Amino acid sequence: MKPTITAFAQSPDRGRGLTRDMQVRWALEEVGQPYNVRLVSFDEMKQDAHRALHPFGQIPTYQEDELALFESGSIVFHIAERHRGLLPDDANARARAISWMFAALSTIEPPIIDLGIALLLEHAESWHEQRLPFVKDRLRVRLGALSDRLGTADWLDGGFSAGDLVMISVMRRLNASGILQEYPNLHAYVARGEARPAFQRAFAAQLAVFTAAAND
Ligand code: GTB
Repeated sequence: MKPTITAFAQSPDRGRGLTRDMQVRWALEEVGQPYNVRLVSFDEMKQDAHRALHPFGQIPTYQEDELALFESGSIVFHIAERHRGLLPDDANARARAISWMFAALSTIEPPIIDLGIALLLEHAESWHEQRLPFVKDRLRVRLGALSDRLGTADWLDGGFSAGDLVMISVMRRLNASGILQEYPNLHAYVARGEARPAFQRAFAAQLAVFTAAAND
């Protein structure tokens, strides 16, 4: 049976592919697995029926036969484990690709989220201008180390993997900030991921939802 994922009926990202159903769509496209999308409103997300699938009342969720999952990282991991194409066959290379998924979510994403919060929610605070350089510098420490590790390689560890998919998805949130341009190899790395046909199909599918809702 085709898996079903959930996505925003009206996405606040305005079709920029920034909500987290995007990485799930991208992973499904990479492995060639067709899927259904169930669109949910903000109200529906907070109802018991949706909370039974997602304890925090969020998107994305993933349902496949009796299996129901939440958390984009675990969903991408599941897809990568069940299909060929996103994790290497070699056991050690596979373990390293999984490490990069965790690194994306637990080492790189938190300072990115902090910057997003500072820019979006704290800009009117009296201490905003004082705090912002610290938030940016903490992020630069992580991006600098990642940039050093990537060097001139196309992907983080050999061929493209779920580790790259999650890392690039996380870093795409910086696209509008200008900070990624300080690291030309990371900027090119994100662009390389976005140029993949599977990414393009996932992006177009998410954009189509936004466009249809906007024309309603
Ligand atoms: N850790 C979870 C995961 O990775 O799956 C986080 C899931 C999550 O944050 N979901 C968000 C959600 O459902 C949508 S993606 N929010 C509704 C709520 O919490 O009530 C996060 C997101 C939202 C908006 C933008 N944007 O406008 O650009 C980008 C990303």
